[in-house]
Amino acid sequence: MTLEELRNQIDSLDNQMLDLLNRRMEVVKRVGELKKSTQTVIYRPEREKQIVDRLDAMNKGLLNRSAIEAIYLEIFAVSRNLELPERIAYLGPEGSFTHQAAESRFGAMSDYLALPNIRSVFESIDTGRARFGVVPIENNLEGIVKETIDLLNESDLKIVAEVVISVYFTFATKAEKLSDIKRIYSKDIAFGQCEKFLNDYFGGKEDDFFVQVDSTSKAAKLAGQAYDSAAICSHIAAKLFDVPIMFDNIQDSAQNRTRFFIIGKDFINQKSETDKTTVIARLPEDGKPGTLVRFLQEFESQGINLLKIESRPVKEGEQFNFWFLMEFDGYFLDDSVQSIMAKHTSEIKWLGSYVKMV
Ligand code: PRE
Repeated sequence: MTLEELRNQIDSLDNQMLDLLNRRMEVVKRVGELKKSTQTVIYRPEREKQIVDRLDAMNKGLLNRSAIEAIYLEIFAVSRNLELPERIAYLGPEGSFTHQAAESRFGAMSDYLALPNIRSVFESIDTGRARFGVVPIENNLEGIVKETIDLLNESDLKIVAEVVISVYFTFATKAEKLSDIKRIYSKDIAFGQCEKFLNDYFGGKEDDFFVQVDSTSKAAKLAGQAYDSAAICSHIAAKLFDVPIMFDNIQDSAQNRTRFFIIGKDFINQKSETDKTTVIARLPEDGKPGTLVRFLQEFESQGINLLKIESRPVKEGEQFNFWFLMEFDGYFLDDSVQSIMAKHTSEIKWLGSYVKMV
């Protein structure tokens, strides 16, 4: 078959897909109207997962799960915008890894708001300027993001979903060849995480060859302004500032993963097949030995699998007391979870039950 004939086939399939997508949107619009009249939330991560799971299970074609997911996340984003445009705030700047995490879930079409710090993301949701926020919670090399868990403790916002992305750095430049490059821009952490690459390609360069800036997005922006500069930055930042990627995946460790929370106000997911629950526990400060052990044993005796426990100091008061961020398998209305929560109503603050991604 000739290229033209193959392209004709593609055109005809595209026509059918466009027709089907439009028909899907007609139904989505009706869902939106129904939700508006019943004041129900638009974003339903557990329903989106159910759709992708179902399609993946019945799929017999060339697409793999990631491809189905990528295509459908864009469709969901367009659907949600049709139902009701919802603004998404994230820890900026534009092109940050948090932006990448936000886009991986809300698609390229959503209305985004880049904010300078984690607190302002929380505030934007509290004041209704944004419907959802995306903030980092932990990185497997750097550990927990204390500011995020402290703000979850202080605020009444809930966890809507978790997103995990592999953090990988790209080397982006408008230079034709490596020898044209006179300087590399990046953030201190990124330089640190790409040491092997820098040694292999730029070992022996003077210190001023490596220019530290506040963010990898800024690095991409600067690299986009000159043909003799390069940036170590995220994929999304290189794309945003139109800087061609010369090398991908240049970080020393392939295991650099960051987990993000999508947060929202008054949000309750419906139960899915694989849920995770996050709570904050503040146990009585009576100094009696074994308080924490006894509390943890309650999870064991209810058959609940604990996934994480992080301690944080209580700021007020003179003693060194702690509260804990805890995560476990299960949905908050499961009998096993309820029996513990009912026993500790004043000690446990529920932060959310959501589809488990890790
Ligand atoms: C839909 C869109 C947004 C939700 O996040 C989940 C699914 C979809 O496009 O399938 C429809 C919808 O609003 C719904 O099923 O609740």
